[in-house]
Amino acid sequence: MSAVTKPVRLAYRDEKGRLRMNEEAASILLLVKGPIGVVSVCGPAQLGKSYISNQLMGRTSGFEVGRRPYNPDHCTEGLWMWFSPSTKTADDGTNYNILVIDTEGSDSPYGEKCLYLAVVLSSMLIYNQMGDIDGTSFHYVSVVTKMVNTMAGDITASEFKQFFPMFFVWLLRDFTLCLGEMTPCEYMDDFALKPLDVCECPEDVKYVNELNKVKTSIKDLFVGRHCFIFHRPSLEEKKLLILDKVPVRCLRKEFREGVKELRSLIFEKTKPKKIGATVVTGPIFVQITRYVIDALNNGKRPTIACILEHVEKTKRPKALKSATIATVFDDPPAANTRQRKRMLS
Ligand SMILES: Nc1nc2c(ncn2[C@@H]2O[C@H](COP(=O)(O)OP(=O)(O)OP(=O)(O)O)[C@@H](O)[C@H]2O)c(=O)[nH]1
Ligand SMILES: [Mg+2]
Repeated sequence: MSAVTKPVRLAYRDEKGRLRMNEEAASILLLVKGPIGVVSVCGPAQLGKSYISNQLMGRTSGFEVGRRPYNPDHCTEGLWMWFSPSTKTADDGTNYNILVIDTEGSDSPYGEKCLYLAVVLSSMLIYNQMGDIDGTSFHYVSVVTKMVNTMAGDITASEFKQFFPMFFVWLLRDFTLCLGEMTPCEYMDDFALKPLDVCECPEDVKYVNELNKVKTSIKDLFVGRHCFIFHRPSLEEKKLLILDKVPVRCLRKEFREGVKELRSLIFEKTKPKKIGATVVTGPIFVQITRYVIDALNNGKRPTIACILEHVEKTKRPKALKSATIATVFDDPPAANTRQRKRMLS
């Protein structure tokens, strides 16, 4: 995959506002016959997702970095992908490629569709935000947890993790709080994700319950989680606006060290993408992308049971009935015992 020297658009909106798969990306992916580990960088717009995606590739530029003040012409649109030049070896000895996906801001008009696709495709989800974890953070991250819950359908959280193993990284940029002895993971687990006691806010029980639901989802639906804090990359305001033009050696040491640590964690923890017992290779990745895009364009959000059924149906066309799809508004269809067994076999 080292032949691909720049990011390629994976999905885009056509002139009618429908999501499409880019055929150039499909043809690259179809050549990848082995497993793929997929890292997606997501979160609200204009908070340095593309810049950090480049850093994951060991670069300062590549994925287009935007400019402040906000200019829609320089925002990431749709999803972009880039294979890491080096491969990794899985526990069973198989070599696999790592694909980094940079996403459109989740709060943009089409951001939620792009986010759903990115989450379905990922084995590692980096949720990027500025500053410390507060009420606003939970408001935005709840978009992700609601999607993951929709994907799970009616299966339990522990079944979901088994069928759909995904690691979650909460990346906090321009972090200024002093954590003292506390590690970032302790800050996330023991402070940010600690459930609120309803008795402490009797006037807002609904809000507290919703908030606690988001916290529980983060703890229950991912196979693992980690929190990273990054200090401001530079103390010079001008440099912050054009970071993709600033050589790494001119960035603050704390930031450079943070990036190094993030990269090693990401490459260590990103496992080959799996849905049930199916290991996602390039051709399967293309198949899932097309299926999910089609569903999203029809106002639907497929559960993992549906996605898996679709993949298997294509492998054994006559053996299975057509897949059912959960709509955004309906309750997702139940994964029956047959589906559960198949997901694990
Ligand atoms: N203060 C600060 N600015 C940053 C950081 N990383 C990137 N930037 C700046 O933020 C602006 C946007 O960066 P991008 O990487 O394009 O942000 P994005 O989240 O990909 O933006 P969209 O694709 O529009 O959603 C640029 O001016 C960058 O120089 C950071 O860690 N701190
Ligand atoms: Mg971007």
